[in-house]
Amino acid sequence: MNNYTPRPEHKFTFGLWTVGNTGRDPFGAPVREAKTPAELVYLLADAGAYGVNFHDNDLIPIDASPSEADAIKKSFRKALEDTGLKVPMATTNLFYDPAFKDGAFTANDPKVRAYAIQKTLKAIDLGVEFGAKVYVFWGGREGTETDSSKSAVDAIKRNREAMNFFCEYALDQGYDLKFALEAKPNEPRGDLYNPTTGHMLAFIETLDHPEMVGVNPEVAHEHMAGINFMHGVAQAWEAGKLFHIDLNDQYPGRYDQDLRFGSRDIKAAFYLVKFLEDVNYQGMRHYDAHAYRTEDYDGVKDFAVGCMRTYLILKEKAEKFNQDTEIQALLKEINADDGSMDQYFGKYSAEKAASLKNAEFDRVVLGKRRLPYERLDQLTIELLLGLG
Ligand code: GLT
Ligand code: MN
Ligand code: MN
Repeated sequence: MNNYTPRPEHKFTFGLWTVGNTGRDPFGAPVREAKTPAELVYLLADAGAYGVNFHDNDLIPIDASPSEADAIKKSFRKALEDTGLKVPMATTNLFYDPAFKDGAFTANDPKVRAYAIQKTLKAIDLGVEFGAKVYVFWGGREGTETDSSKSAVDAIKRNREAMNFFCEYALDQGYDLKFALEAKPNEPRGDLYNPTTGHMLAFIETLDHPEMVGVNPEVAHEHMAGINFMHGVAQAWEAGKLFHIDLNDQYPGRYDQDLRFGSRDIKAAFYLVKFLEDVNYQGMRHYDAHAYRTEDYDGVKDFAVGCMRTYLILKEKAEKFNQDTEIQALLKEINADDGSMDQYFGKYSAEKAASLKNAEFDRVVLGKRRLPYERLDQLTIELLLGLG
């Protein structure tokens, strides 16, 4: 065991759909045989994960009979007991079946909307049955190809009504459950509603029970939108809304790649890990990624182990950053504050505004202030490259 060996307290989890991904893509057939949920639990335990998450239909196929469902649940439960793996999160598949081709909660057909709500109620029960405390909503089909087809305002309203319904249902059932909304800008629809974590945060405040609902930001999704992932995570954290996180990697401007965590943008991954560790994030570190299509199941395990190792290596780098004397001296210089401006900050008062308007500032001096960010960034890079 070394520093990079995953341990239960690291709270590393994977979806059944991640290590169970068979490599099918829009251009090609599966390259790996499908494994049962129970087999995937043993694989994850072997890799060192803490938990496993699922969509309703990752566990129980949409067309399974009640007796088939029981048999699957039984073997899955046995695998969980044998390995000690937990199920911290569950979610609903509202994107695969053709019934959802025009969306689920936002579909134009009221029967589809009602069916989507019914499917989610049952999937919530299933998740809770296995101990899930967080329930994710990723609206993969909640969007459009043509905006001639539906009102964007109606879509928001339908989404809101559905979320309000689920909050009341969870309260009614006495479930110890929180909801986490996951944004994505596009794919599989041309455009998705609430495309970024920021949109989700604003939407949550319009719900009847905003306290029950947070976000599940995903690295790849925000990178697809070309925005700084850590900034969005920080905003969610500061708002008390970081209920879950989907870790993976992604080149901007491309299809949804779901790459192994930290395999593309090490610097962004570093700032993210540093943020989560610095604020002592207590939630799950969930990997929503999958192995390259070239891999067999040994490769899938290499992928899972790699996700966790990279996180732990970056965690160690973050500790080094926090202890590095030159970095810390630069941060001290950059953040120097003699307290003389305190009188102007904080809560507004008419006196404060008046005195601030009379204060004198030397703009030229302010503009000449040394900000050694180049050196700071180079030291960060050297640390990531193994020096320091
Ligand atoms: C799907 C999607 C993910 C979501 C999953 C949860 S399913 O793989 O690409 O980002 O988190 O529905
Ligand atoms: Mn994704
Ligand atoms: Mn995701």
